[in-house]
Amino acid sequence: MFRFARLTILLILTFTAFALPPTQAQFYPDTIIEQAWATPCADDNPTLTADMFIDNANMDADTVLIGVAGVMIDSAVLTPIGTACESAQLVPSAMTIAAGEAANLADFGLTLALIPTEDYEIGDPLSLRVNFDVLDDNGEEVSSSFSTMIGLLVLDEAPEPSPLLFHTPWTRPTVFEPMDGMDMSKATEEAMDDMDHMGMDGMMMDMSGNHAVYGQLINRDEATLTLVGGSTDVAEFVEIHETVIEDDVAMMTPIPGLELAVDETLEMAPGGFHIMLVNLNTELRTGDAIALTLFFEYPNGNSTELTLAVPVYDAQLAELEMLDMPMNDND
Ligand SMILES: [Cu+2]
Repeated sequence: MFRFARLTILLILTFTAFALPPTQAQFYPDTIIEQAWATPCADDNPTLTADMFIDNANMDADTVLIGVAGVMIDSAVLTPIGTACESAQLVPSAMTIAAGEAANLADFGLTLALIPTEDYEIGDPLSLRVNFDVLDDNGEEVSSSFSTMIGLLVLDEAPEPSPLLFHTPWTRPTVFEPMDGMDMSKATEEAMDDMDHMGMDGMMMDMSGNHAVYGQLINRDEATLTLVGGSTDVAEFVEIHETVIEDDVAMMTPIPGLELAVDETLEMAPGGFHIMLVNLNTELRTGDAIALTLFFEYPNGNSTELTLAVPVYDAQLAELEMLDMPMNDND
């Protein structure tokens, strides 16, 4: 009942959110995970091995990778490289990243052995929830353990480091699945229906089948970069939008490009800038992921692109600890 009351409050907030400045939705601001990728062991072996670069930007506390989970995988085991494809051996709490340090799993001689629920091919996206403990000065676990949702692509070789970082990307599910043990009241259902008709980016999916992607886009290159478009298999085309208020009505306006200065972090959040997937052609469920390629231009006319996996979940709900995150922990 308590949780339901909070959901109702959230719906009201969502209605008014367009009048507020965009907020960043994430679980934990001090950890950046990038260059996450997975690769198949062999044609006749369903196991994927995965690596990622984890940057613990918290200058005060060590973090320990304690587990990985996802609705698209049956098991995930942190294991020594070399054992992953044949007989993964769990190495619990083996990866501690000191305050201010950054590392790949491979730097620890480790990899993640993932057994997915279905076959994956090169280019496919998947999503994972990555769980960390935070240690105090004495190396004791403190209460602020945290999770973050990441997307990763199945690739046949490690991704090149990119000057662009899309930190904590997310897109909402199109299918609203009530949490366990929670009955949707009539009022809530009507509220959800109303949201579907509002024509703004903050709803599940509007009547035209458009859907928004959010996150923090960071330009670490030595030149200005302009986001000029994108493409994805799950929608007819991709636009860059800004939600603006005109006469008290929230309207989405397509914009030709979004300029990112050197070292700039661009917030894309409900009620502000977002990447619009126009005419979505599939249902999206919490725990899925989509592959998205973004196109950028340099001032000299050169272009570059960034392909990433965007996890499907509601980061605003998750931030309020209201979403049951994909389980099947394999700590
Ligand atoms: Cu839009």
